[in-house]
Amino acid sequence: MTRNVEVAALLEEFADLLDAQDVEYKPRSYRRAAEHVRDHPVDVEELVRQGEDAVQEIEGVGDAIASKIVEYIETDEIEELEELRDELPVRMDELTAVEGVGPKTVGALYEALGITTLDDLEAAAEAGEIQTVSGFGSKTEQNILEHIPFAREASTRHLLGHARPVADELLAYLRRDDRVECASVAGSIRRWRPTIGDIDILVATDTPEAVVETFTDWERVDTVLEAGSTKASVRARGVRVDLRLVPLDTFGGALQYFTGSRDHNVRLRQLAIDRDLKMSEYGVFDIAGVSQTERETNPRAGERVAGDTEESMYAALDLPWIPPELREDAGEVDAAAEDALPELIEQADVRGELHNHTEWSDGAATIEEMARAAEDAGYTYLGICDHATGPGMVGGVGLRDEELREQIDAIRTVDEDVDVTLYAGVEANVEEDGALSVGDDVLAALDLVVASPHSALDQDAEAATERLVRAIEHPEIDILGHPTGRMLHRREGLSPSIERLATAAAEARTALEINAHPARLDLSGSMVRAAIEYGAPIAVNTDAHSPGEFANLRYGIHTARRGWCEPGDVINTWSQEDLEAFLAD
Ligand code: DGT
Ligand code: CA
Ligand code: CA
Ligand code: ZN
Repeated sequence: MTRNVEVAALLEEFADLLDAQDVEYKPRSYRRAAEHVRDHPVDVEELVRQGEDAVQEIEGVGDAIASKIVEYIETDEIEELEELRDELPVRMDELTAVEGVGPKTVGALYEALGITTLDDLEAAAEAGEIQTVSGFGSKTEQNILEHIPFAREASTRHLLGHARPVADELLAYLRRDDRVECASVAGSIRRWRPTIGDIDILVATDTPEAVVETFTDWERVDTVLEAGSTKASVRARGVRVDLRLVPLDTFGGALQYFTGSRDHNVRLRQLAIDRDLKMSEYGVFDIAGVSQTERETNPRAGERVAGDTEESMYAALDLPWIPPELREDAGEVDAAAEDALPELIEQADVRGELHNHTEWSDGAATIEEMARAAEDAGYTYLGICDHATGPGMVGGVGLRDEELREQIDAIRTVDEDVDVTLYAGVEANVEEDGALSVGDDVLAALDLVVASPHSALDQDAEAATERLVRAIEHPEIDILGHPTGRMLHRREGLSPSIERLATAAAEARTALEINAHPARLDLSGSMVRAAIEYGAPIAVNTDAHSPGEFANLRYGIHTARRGWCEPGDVINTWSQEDLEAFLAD
């Protein structure tokens, strides 16, 4: 694991603090540098060892930023950053988590009202103080008040995309300890919920105390909250991590229990009771003939019939193993009993990505770089869908129709040199009334049309449904991108009738997207499940703005699994021939 992500986060914090002080240009170069550092293939720590010149070889990193990176790696601190933090002692992450509040707003509100926390902000907004600050009106104040609950959730629940890499790194670290016989995530992170309260980890070992020590010694730990003999909790990279330790022969029982969900487990325990069995974190026990008091007081009363493996837990109830993503008490236990569980899609089924950006709009890489990355990923095809200009596109990032025509030629040229098949596409905007922001003649000339809502995301449900159905029915559209426009922890987005969307999509042969970006995961698992029941095709896309973002695919795949998708439901698992027939249709 490289330290690039950590250094990139510091550079971004730098940019935020400079922005808050209204410094010009500099924040932009810090942000750009952060992006390149994050994606850089070599660990910055290694580059620093080689010298400052090596650090400067990272794109966007000049001598000023390079010397700060060196300073940080060598001293664990950047003096200038510490000074900025002292001048502006605000909870930047917490405050900028409020939709519409950026670093500049934070700076201005700190100057005028001394606001440093979310509680301060809420109190000031409720007291009507914000509208008295120059540059702020009552509409802004109202907007802030409306969005504070989302920001508050952000301070207690974490995006899967933030927590999962922390969990993966921790698992790899724990497995390096020989005394760890088995280690797995459990809880909501194993079920791939889009947001998680904490990271649950389960370890099988004979020497729990020693493994607890390994755990609390982990270099990413910020604070040790609890260190017992069978469980421990820490805060690592801002996330609470609960570790439980069990002997190997009850690992399966504990894994099943601590994976949840609570409601799924309640349902299973009911089935167990009907068979005179008792299910607990220690396994499944045959309690026929065990007295009532004994049953209630001794969790291991009776004869143990399962518990080494998770499969054995389900088998004791005559059920096949149920994938964690389905364990939400949404009919999965009945489906398992009827042997009607779906054959869920897997990442290896995916043959290409259809919705990606390049430097032509707001992406960070060239068409060729994206194509090479797709080759490396083993893809057969890749869609290039840069933004079209239109409502919701800030700073002129979107392409006009004539630029889209030029880009088609550019894509065809690269296509001749690479092994993946490139589709010339666009991400058009679905305007407020459902019209697309690109001319029909250009749409017809493209191989692939994604259309997504980017503006007017506070419409009521009926208007949103009509808007999106109209887009779905447009003859040139292939994929409706991030259909609700939700941003986790920031805004709810549209709440259309999924039944009407999916019915229209099935009829018009338009795919509904699962946007795999960790802040979106849009459609959600439950909406996907409804959509495929009405026969809507699904596309899973990372909406990558750089090659590194292809790695987000797994969040989309697990969302598809939460939506009970089989490979055939998802168009980008299809053969090139079938996909092209779909796109042409
Ligand atoms: P989260 O962390 O809020 O995103 O959600 P979970 O599902 O990870 O919940 P968490 O961390 O409180 O507990 C992990 C799993 O352990 C949970 O899904 C079910 C199981 N579990 C934990 N404590 C209890 C309990 O007191 N009763 C029952 N039935 N199950 C529990
Ligand atoms: Ca949890
Ligand atoms: Ca927990
Ligand atoms: Zn996009």
